Amino acid sequence: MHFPGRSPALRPHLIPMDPRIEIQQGDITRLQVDAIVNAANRTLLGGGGVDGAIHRAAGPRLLLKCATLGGCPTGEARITRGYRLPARYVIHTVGPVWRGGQHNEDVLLAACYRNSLTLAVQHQLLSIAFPSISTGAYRFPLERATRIALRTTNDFLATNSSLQRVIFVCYDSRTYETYRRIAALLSEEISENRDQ
Ligand code: AR6
Repeated sequence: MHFPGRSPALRPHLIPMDPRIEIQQGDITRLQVDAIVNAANRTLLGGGGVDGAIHRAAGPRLLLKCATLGGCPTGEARITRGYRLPARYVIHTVGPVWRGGQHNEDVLLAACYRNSLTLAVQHQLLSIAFPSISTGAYRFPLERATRIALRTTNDFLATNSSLQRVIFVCYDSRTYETYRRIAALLSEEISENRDQ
């Protein structure tokens, strides 16, 4: 990349985020990965958005299994099989409802990503796909959520060598463009921090 007007010493060399991170646009229910993550609610009994799409594609046995789990607190994660999905497992996590930012929303959203990744590692999974948790019905601001998703995952991968692919699946183009832009920004921040 060319940075006109900057002396070589000040030119940031762009170090990308962890190369195991991918950003794609599409429908997460079609992905053939070890696990897809569901943006569920605390009942784990299904809903709209990506949750509804996952339950429709997985078939009724997923709901029967989820009904035995006793729900899930916000920020935590639970794992089930994927049933009729191409993915072997579904990791159900519950994102925070956005209530203005002063109710621990950032910490809880980061916990969703960390706890989902931890479950994947505990089950020796190699590939996992995330939707943009909390940015639909739960109204978490998209840019802020994207930073948390990418940074938390990048930090997790820095201390983990078993996961091979983490895919962020963006359903709409606004989400996809935001993920691409924030990933580029974070890469610059990472390289600047390394230079300090
Ligand atoms: N593949 C990937 N992403 C999708 C798909 C799909 N098939 N469908 C929607 N999205 P949301 P939340 C995107 O509302 O904000 C449910 O009713 C969507 O465009 O699904 O965490 C649950 O039961 C958005 O970018 O999840 C909870 O009650 C992102 O997924 C509540 O909604 C998340 O939007 C959870 O709300």
